[in-house]
Amino acid sequence: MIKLYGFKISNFYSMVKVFLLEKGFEFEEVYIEPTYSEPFLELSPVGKVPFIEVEEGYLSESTAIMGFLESCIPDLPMTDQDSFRRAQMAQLIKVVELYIAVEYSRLLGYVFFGQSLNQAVADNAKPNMVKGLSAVQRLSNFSPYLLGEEVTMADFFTYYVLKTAIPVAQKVWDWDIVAEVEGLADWMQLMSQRPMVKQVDNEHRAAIAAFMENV
Ligand SMILES: N[C@@H](CCC(=O)N[C@@H](CS)C(=O)NCC(=O)O)C(=O)O
Repeated sequence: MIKLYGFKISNFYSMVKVFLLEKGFEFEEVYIEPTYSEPFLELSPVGKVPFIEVEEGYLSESTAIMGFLESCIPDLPMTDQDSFRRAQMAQLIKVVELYIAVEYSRLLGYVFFGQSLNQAVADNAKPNMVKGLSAVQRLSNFSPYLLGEEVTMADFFTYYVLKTAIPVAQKVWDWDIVAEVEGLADWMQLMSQRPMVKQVDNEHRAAIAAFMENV
């Protein structure tokens, strides 16, 4: 059986967990905290969660994991059958990862873990996030999902990246990034109502509350 490693306060862990649930996989969750040291790096080479364990070995990076899972159960597709539209989905995911996720991740220490704000990092991150959000607007049609009538991997990826980007932008710049993209608020609401997303988001919220109590 697939094993999903990580912890519930991670938005990337939530993303992959929802994907597993939506695709109907049976899996086991294994609690592990990320660390940049051996032997963890044997399992996840840049020291991050989530990663999965399957018969063939260990796999990290959420997009690689979801791509693999997608190919295992193709009869519940979360990608378009058309190769150009599939590439457009990959384009959107890449934009969200490079211009939003990578940028906010450099500010997490300040937003969630009591570290001081590195103003140079913040100043550098914002223009890239503006570009990323503007690209999300151009690449999405919100009818009702980002790329059309069917939910795809891009919806799960973007939803969970934004779930963390939103509080980061709020705290660092007092910036409402949802208002930046027309259609985003309704789409976030739509995604949040999917039963598996609801379940995982409740677990995520509870895990964050427990974590904050212990800080
Ligand atoms: N690019 C990775 C990002 C995963 C990620 O950022 N994981 C965070 C938790 S949400 C982590 O493990 N952080 C530990 C660290 O950076 O030391 C993916 O797509 O899975």
